Amino acid sequence: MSFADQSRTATSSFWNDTGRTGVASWIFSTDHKRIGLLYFYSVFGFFLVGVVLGLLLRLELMAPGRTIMGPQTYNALFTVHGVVMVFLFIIPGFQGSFGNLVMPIQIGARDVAFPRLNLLSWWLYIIGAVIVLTSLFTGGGPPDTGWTFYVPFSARTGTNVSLAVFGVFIIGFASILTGVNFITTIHRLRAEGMSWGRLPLFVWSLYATSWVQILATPILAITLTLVIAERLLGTGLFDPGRGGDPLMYQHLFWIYSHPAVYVMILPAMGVISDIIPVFSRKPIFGYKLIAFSSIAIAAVGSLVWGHHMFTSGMSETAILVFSFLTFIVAIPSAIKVFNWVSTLYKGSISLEAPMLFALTFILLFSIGGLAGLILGAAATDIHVHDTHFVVGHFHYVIFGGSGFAFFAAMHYWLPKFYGRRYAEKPAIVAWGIMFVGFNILYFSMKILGLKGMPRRYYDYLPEFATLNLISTIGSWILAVGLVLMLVNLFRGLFRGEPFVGNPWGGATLEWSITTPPPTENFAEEPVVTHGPYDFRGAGVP
Ligand code: HEM
Ligand SMILES: [Cu+2]
Repeated sequence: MSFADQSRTATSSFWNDTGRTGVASWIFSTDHKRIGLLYFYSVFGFFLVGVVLGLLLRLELMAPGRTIMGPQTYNALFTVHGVVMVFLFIIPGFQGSFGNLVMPIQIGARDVAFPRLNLLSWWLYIIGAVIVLTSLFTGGGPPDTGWTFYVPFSARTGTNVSLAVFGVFIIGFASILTGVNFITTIHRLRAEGMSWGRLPLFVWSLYATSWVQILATPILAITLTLVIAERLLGTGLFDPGRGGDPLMYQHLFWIYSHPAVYVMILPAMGVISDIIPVFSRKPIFGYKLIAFSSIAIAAVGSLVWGHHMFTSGMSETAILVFSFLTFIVAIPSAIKVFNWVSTLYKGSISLEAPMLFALTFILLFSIGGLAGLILGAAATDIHVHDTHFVVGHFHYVIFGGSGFAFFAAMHYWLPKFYGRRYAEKPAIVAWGIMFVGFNILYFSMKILGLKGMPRRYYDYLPEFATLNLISTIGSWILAVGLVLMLVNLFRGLFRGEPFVGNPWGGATLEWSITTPPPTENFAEEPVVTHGPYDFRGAGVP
């Protein structure tokens, strides 16, 4: 598509292409920046809901016995916490918000390839989310299966599993459509000179993620439909009582859901690859390897789902193969960590908030990833399977990793779209509090798991009391830091110091246009003459 063809008529105020005012000018806008902010505020709203649920879980676990809720409520809460965090926050989060906000600008385009489809994605996401929320207050009440909806329990429980699963099904379509849209955009709308070798690494990561979304999400959609069929029609595909096979459900679920963890982590790695060079004033080390390893992670990552099922019963050969492949898939992640650290080496590092969050990603992701290898080795996994070790592990990866990368992106990119910025000192204090709280909260869980405390129970043996209390105190510290970070960030975006020009000194295209970006990003098609991390080429001092 030629650059001129991408032009659409826009009216007056910022990015408003609808001819409407107020809320309608947002929820019917096809401008990628408005859709990006719609996504941002929706996913972030759900993140906060998830956090409140997580804090309630920790409050219950503060002391042995019943503290604030009974077992059934606890089961419902960890299920809803998991579903909200996974399907409403972290899977749609990066693509929907920062992917939409910056990817078209980073490749020199006026918008995504299919702006109306883009808006439809957001609508499907919101409709799905409303259905999930409706399931909590209707029928048999909130589902109590865990976010994995394992059969046979999910086929038999009287709670409102069907509706919740249907909501997730709808959200899956939003994910697929965004994937199609982004792949087309990255193939077709790159500006002159924006060769594949000059794509910012964030764009590469979105590209790899989009393929995972397109190829893997349909499997989830079908699997969830089968669970609904199982419940409503009694098809008996999974129910052993009817000749079905519950293990088949686990295979189908993880064939999607393991690749889905890459939908959660790959864009986060892309954010880090964009931030580290800027705050080290050095080109990224090993650009090609980082770009390639995103694709490698996406590809090999589709072959390792069996590591979630070592204890479910499978042949020793299968265990060996899945275990081996799991170790292989750690290599491209390790390559990235190595390259980030090499980029830092001898750089002139400035520790502003985006950089602190990015560095924290590297540390916490590495801790989580190494724990992942303990789980990937069958011998050790059998010992810690379904304990709090697993809960500690995945919070390190998705919260310490992806979550902190999300915070990094919020501090790095949101000022670009608001033209105002947060205050630096409170941001750093907030970061420090969160970092301390986070590690107290989740490292205790890892130790508890090693000692044998199972996950998904509202109660535990008295010998686990001390560490649980420590973990709960950690959750309060984390929450304090989070509140401080948010107050500072949003107050800054709406009332803070002006943020103009290129304060971070980035060399990617979004830093070459005015702040906030104009409606169609570029008045004329940009001609790209330098790489994304070529600071001298971009004329950045
Ligand atoms: C203040 C923040 C958070 C707290 C205090 C928290 C706390 C917890 C606790 C205590 C559990 C374990 C329940 C159990 O197994 O007995 C849990 C499970 C879980 N959390 Fe979090 N969490 C937080 C943030 C997050 C984030 C940011 C994500 C993802 C982006 C997340 C994803 C999950 C998932 C997927 C589960 C598993 C649910 C299940 O077993 O079905 N959590 N969380
Ligand atoms: Cu996995």
